[in-house]
Amino acid sequence: MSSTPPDSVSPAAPADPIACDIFCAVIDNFGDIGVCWRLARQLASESGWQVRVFVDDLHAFRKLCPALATDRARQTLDGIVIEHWHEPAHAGETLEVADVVIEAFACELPPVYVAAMAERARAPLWLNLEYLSAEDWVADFHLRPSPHPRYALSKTFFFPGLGPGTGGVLKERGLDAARAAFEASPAARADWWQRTTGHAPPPADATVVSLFAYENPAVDSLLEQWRDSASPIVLLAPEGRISGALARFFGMQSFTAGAHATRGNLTAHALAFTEQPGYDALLWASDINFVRGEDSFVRAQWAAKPFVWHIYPQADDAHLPKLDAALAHYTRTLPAAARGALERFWHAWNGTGQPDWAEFQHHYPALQRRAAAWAIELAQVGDLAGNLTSFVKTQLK
Ligand code: TRH
Repeated sequence: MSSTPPDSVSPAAPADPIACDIFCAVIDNFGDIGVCWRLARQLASESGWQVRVFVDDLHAFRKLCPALATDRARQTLDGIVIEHWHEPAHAGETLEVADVVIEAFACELPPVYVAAMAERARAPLWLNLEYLSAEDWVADFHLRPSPHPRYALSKTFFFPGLGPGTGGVLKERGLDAARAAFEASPAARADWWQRTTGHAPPPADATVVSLFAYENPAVDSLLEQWRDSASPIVLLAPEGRISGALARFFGMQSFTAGAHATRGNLTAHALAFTEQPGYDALLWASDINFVRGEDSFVRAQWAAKPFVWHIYPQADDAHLPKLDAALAHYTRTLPAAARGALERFWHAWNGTGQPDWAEFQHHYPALQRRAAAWAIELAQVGDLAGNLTSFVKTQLK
């Protein structure tokens, strides 16, 4: 499945491009490489930077980027050099230190590379790209330097966020236009449905739901509510961690790409995992998006549709304040009843209480208005890649 790439903007191609190395260790799932790859593509296509991505898990990467060869130590895709990084000592085929070094999610750079950074005639700008959090403290820590204990180097913390004073979140320049073009074209929509599900678009009275989530005990109750819903529900479920629950519900062996099932008023299609730019079209084609982790959570906000977030669970429930911080931003101007409904639904989807679909659906018009307004509000924080390149310009003068 493919769609109009949101980042098909002409490269800026400056005369003396900035060289940037991004180091990414894949901890789990797809978000670590998902964020790094999106950032890399933006820095290359929108700012004309020469980007290398060092990543330790090419198999996770290949899910988002099927053109990637998993057996190559070094390859170039979309003008970006990709190095298969073997932690901890390996630092690429040749030890060249870039102008800007991005250590994603505190992954720890190879010691040999850090030593070379210290020896470089002009010290590189070293950024630690942190995980996204909507909490207030983020603005205080964004762009704080941290001197290296041994070398004459300093690392600057770059914090994504949803509020002013943070690094913002990633958004390609062409994204809104690509979404508007998709939404304005019944032919593009019909084509997408045919290619993705093998079916024509559903009738206008159906509610289309995309479901990208971790294993979730609340899904059984939700599937029952959708089955018994007064109007049709069409579920689009990329195959993954929640597919087993869907298979059980429909009494099937598995619910993998290409499978379809119907019970009551619920029809479900299992989708193949797409390349990264194709995921946006799924969000645009749906009325409500269930998303998870970090990158799909951001994409759902740009899709400007009501969404439900399955936050990445952390030890000691450290994720729960982050969930509430995001809710505080997102629901800020919602009427109290709709706000309460959304909060209860998000909490239920994250382990507290039972999801109430009828209540959520009742508030859909208000949630839709807020989703559109929030996308505009969030854009005012500025796109993360743009905020990062602006900061770099002030430092590399
Ligand atoms: O995969 P994730 O659960 O990743 C998580 C989170 O990033 C979390 O914050 C992090 O701590 C943890 O990993 C280690 O969810 P996320 O962040 O939404 O990443 C999924 C990526 O997959 C995203 O870039 C969208 C992409 N994607 C596709 O390319 N095709 C698809 O079909 C789908 C469903 C997703």
